[in-house]
Amino acid sequence: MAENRHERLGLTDKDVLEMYKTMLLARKIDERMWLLNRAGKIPFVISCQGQEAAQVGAAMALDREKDYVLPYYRDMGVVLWFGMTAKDLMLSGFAKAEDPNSGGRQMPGHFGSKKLRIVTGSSPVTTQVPHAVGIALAGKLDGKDLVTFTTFGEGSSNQGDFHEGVNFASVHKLPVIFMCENNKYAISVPISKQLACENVSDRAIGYGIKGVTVDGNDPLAVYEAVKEAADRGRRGEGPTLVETVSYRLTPHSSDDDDRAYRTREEVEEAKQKDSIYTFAQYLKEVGVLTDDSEKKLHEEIANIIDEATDYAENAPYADPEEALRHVYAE
Ligand SMILES: Cc1ncc(C[n+]2csc(CCOP(=O)(O)OP(=O)(O)O)c2C)c(N)n1
Ligand SMILES: [Mg+2]
Repeated sequence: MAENRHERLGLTDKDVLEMYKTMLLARKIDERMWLLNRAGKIPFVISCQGQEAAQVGAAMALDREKDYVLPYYRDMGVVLWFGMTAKDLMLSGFAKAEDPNSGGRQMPGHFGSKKLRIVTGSSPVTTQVPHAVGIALAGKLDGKDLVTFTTFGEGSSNQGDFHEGVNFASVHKLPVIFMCENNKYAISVPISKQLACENVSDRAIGYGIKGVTVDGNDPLAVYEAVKEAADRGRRGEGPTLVETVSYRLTPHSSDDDDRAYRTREEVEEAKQKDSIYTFAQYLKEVGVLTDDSEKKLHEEIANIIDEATDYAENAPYADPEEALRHVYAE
């Protein structure tokens, strides 16, 4: 038997199975969305593929009753853990009236739910970072025990919003977790043309806070780093910058052709480290998953996704007049 790493982190066998189930659900919803897009049924996909381990590992280290998440467009794993369902995500993909994020008004990936403590993001990348800082400041002024968690890509860590947000949170010791999901590309721009420092987390020292880089394909390593960051925030010790390193396994979006700027060999090599396989392998080695239970899990998830797809496909669109709501004072 391999070393049991999750027990040491205080996670039960049931916890890590839930972790894997959520990662797999995110992957399978994403894969279905690509099929629906190529079949001409949904207009757009922006994928979580390759980042599920980082997303679910991080989300599990937070408190769903107290904390706020400000995710970015790839964070299907985060929002599923915080209570969004396959049906909700499909309704968003099909842009139907019942989409809980925006009633079908926004592109997919603009996650938002007041009930689930998921704060709506805007399309300009990194605007969620100062929002997370503001919510943490409000929480501190109100004496609330809350941490805010925000994510963004490594390309987005070059935006002014990132630097202004991290600086303010650091000066005021706010309980914010800044998590950079480094997937090595910003659309067609490789990491080597995005930053001159080795790691995104190297930037933390400039703000006087802790920065860590972890393997984004290892959900347990991400869980541990984010748990420590959350504890630090709750103790009043300020923000943390966590960088998770993985690889974007799909093109940037359903409108991009990545063959124009990266080799198939590079993509194939990254697939060898795909957490959907490596984490399943770990769970089998420690006796939490078997070939049989894995097969059943795949069947269970396929059913959930079939049902969600059918429901969303048959759901009504919003009335055209709805487009005018939330624009002018009513
Ligand atoms: C302010 C702003 N500039 C440009 C864009 C167009 N844009 C959307 S995603 C993206 C790449 C972001 O790369 P990264 O931050 O690494 O995130 P990833 O997509 O790789 O997860 C760009 C340039 C945008 N949405 N907002
Ligand atoms: Mg990127």
